Amino acid sequence: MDKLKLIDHFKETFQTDVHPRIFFAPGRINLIGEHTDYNGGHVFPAAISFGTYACVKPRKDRHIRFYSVNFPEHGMTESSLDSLADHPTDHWTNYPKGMFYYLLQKGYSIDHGLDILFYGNIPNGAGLSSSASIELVTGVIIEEMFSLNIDRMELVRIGQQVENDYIGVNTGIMDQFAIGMGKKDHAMLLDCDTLDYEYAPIQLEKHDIIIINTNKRRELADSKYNERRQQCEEAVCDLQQELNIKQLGELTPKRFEAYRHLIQNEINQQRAKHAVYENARTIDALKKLRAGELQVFGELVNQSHISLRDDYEVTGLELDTITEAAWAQPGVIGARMTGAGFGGCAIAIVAKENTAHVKQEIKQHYQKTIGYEPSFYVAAISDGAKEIK
Ligand code: GAF
Repeated sequence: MDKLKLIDHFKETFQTDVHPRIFFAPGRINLIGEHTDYNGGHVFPAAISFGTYACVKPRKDRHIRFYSVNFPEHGMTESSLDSLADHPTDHWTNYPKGMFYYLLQKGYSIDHGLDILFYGNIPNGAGLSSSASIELVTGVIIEEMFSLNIDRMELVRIGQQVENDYIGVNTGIMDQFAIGMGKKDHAMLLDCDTLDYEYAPIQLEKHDIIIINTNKRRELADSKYNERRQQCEEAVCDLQQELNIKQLGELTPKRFEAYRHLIQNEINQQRAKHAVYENARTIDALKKLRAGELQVFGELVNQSHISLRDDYEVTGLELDTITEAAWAQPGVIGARMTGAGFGGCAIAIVAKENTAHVKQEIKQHYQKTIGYEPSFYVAAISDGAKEIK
């Protein structure tokens, strides 16, 4: 939907002639470093050009009204700034409401209501972080509409708090970070323990990053996600008998191998192995990228998928089918699932001249194996959440 249509939609929905201010927050892909963030390890995500748009105007009272073009069935919802602790509804409005709630709790002065229309072009539930995108676009709306000076990393942390405490999914900080801090044509290496980060230029003149959506519903994804996190925490407890560590991200693969026998449960041992080796691969991946060793970078990307498939067990038939089909194609530098897994999307780095053929081959193979088609998007790497002037 283009800007003018969005504005018309806004005016019609809220029955107003007021010209809205417009905001955008991207979605994200993660190049490598999966299920490492809540283990205090490294991640290497980038913001993408798909995301959430929002049109906004102020109100004189203390009501906030939300409407999403993506969820017309939920109609317009109205809340008061004074009763945000109640969130009995089970739908998307909890994400923006949570942002208002925690910013108010932190003492930011939000002294009147807003009318907000959202429109997202990130496929929902596809693991490209549509939820963090709504959180961060709301955060930036609040910052700009009330002329607040909020440190961007604070907004990122509040987005994570919404996810953890308001919604109840125990996610790490990667998604909110990527969406809040994104930079055009750059990926970001974040140390999720110290929150130190660095930008790395991604100039793939001769390559595309294609995103391939399994179009599989991510059923039970939240409970399985929380279970993985719990298994890693149990592994840390066992290791603490002899090691003075707080998180798996503190271990090198060598140190892990010397002590892994302390982890009682075999499944927990596998989970911990993934977290430790994936962290090492992620640090290495940045070095390889900086050195221009794209083939080796791609090899690390592939190893990441294998580890998520065999040790972390979060891929499933659909993501494996796509990824393995991609590996078999000429011109594919690397391919893996991205995000939490259990369905959602994979990414593939492909030589431009092969992109069309690779897409065709993956589509045919997936259709034959799974019974329906995947979707494809070519991602541009974009800036983080901001107002569009
Ligand atoms: C989801 C979570 F939100 C992130 O914090 C991260 O753990 C990711 O899954 C897996 O790497 O996107």
